[in-house]
Amino acid sequence: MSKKIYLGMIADIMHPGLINIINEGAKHGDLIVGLFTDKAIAQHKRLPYLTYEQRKSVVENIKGVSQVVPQDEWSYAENLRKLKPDYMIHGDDWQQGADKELREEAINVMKEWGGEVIEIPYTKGIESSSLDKEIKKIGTTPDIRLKSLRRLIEAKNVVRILEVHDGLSGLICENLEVKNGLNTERFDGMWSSSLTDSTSKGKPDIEAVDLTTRMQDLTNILECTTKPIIYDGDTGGKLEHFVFTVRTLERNGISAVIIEDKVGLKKNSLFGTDAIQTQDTIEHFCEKIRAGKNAQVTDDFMIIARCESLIAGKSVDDAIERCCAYVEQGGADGIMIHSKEKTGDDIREFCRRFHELHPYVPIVAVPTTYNHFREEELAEWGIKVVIYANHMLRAAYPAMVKVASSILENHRSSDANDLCMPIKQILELIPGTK
Ligand code: SPV
Ligand code: MG
Repeated sequence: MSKKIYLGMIADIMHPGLINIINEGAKHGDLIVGLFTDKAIAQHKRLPYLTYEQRKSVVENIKGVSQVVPQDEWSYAENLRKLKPDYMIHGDDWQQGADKELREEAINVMKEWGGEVIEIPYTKGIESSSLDKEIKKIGTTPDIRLKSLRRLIEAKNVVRILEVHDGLSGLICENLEVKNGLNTERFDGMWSSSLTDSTSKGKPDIEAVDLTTRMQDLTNILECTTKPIIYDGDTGGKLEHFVFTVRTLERNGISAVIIEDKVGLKKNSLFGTDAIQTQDTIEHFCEKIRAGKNAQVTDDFMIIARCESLIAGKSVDDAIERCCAYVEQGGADGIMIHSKEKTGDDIREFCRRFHELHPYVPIVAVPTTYNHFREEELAEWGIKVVIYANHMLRAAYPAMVKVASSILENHRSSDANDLCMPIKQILELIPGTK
């Protein structure tokens, strides 16, 4: 019987280094490729550009590959124990860095049945991570970007979204990475907030900034980023207008729009009952969602219904009734539940009850007032998408006021030097400035 050999791969970008390792592996017997799923990859790095199915169709057609199986975890242990291969093959680059522990685990697991790990010298000059950087420079397409939110919701325990209001905040969301033990933390996508879009223009958050103006800002963000965008669509406006909004957003590669079940002059939800918050009828709001769903061209665009019952001082029962209708009769792809309660108790109860009724409908939350809960806890409640809805603008404003005040007080700017980024840094921030 021929020997079995296991090779784990992401295979987003095929290159000679990967062909080399496939050829080396196939020399030893039947080569089984364990293709990392989105779920496995999302535990550690950005989602690949190609979907699992797309990557599978490439890899299974490469000479020397006998079989492709999904690898659903970053760790090899589960698949190795299931398949018990005679050999596992890997590039020798995992002897250093973050993959060291992964290597030790794989070697120990293989020993359980007398299997062996073969390491081959890594192909110099070509490796997936630097190719990935090159691809990132080229950017993305509206289609790939649009689809990526659904893929993230599918792949991740909790999807982390940051408010952005211009190209610069977009770049922070796109590029910022923070090491956290063995993990690297990053944001999954962006929130185009009506509050911060309006505020940054010196306008109130009352739907006074029109779609065309907001799209101009979004275009700047789209030009310098690749991550998915969720658009705050306020009330969605008139049903007859909402269908055009959906088409515009979709054409530009926005992944989702969230519309709230309010009518009349919209006031920001964080006023709670201090402002008049009038909700739409269930029937009419369902009709609006349905009109949007019928207008979209792709299967991937999402219309998420935002329930304002808790903001308007109504009960969790009312929120549940409404949200069930928005999904069952309106066809909403997800629910955003909002509250300004600090305790989070109402949100937690809503999530528990809604999750029981609709376990597969993603729940979106905006923990601005109940922001002492960590994402892990919110995920336990059943929340799938966490939006940090206004923090980039709220951070920028006091910083600017501080510097401006210092100039006024001192009649010069040097006292504010430490409050500003160095000139050298701003010149180097955006590639191509020099
Ligand atoms: C926004 O960011 O504009 C929102 C969320 O709609 S909130 O301000 O909390 O209503
Ligand atoms: Mg808003």
